[in-house]
Amino acid sequence: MNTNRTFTMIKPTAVLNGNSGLIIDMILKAGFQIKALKYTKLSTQQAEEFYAVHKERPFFPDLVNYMSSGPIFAAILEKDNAIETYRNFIGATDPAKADEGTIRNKYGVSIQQNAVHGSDSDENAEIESNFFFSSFERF
Ligand code: 3AN
Repeated sequence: MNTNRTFTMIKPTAVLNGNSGLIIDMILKAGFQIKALKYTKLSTQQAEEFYAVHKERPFFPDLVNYMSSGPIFAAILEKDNAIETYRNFIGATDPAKADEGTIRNKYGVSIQQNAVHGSDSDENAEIESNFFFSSFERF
């Protein structure tokens, strides 16, 4: 399955630092089409549910606290081969290791506060998109 779609979030620190507009501009200029977009804030319970795959990891409680600490943008993006293209575009999980010019390189401040999320598979993109958007909020 290749839907040519991915799901992204602009994380709380990037929003707080006023970088949302710059990040959305980078995404659009790179040729991704926005198919859905929402400004919202996760509750602790919603963050736990969203990151459930990581619940055994030592950083899980911190990640949940952080991701529910402030507003985020959630979006569905479309482009050929979106999952891989977007992950290359945002850079490595650790901003210190992310390639020059990637979103995480430019706007990430730590592994946790790494500016944006990007889905790692078509299946997860669909699950994550459905978590945030109903059928009439996505096109
Ligand atoms: P990615 O978002 O690059 O796919 P994942 O799926 O391994 O990375 O991790 C999900 C999120 O969990 C990351 N975006 C990051 O915020 C956080 N995370 C991952 N590894 C660590 C770590 N070692 N310490 C703290 N937070 C982490």
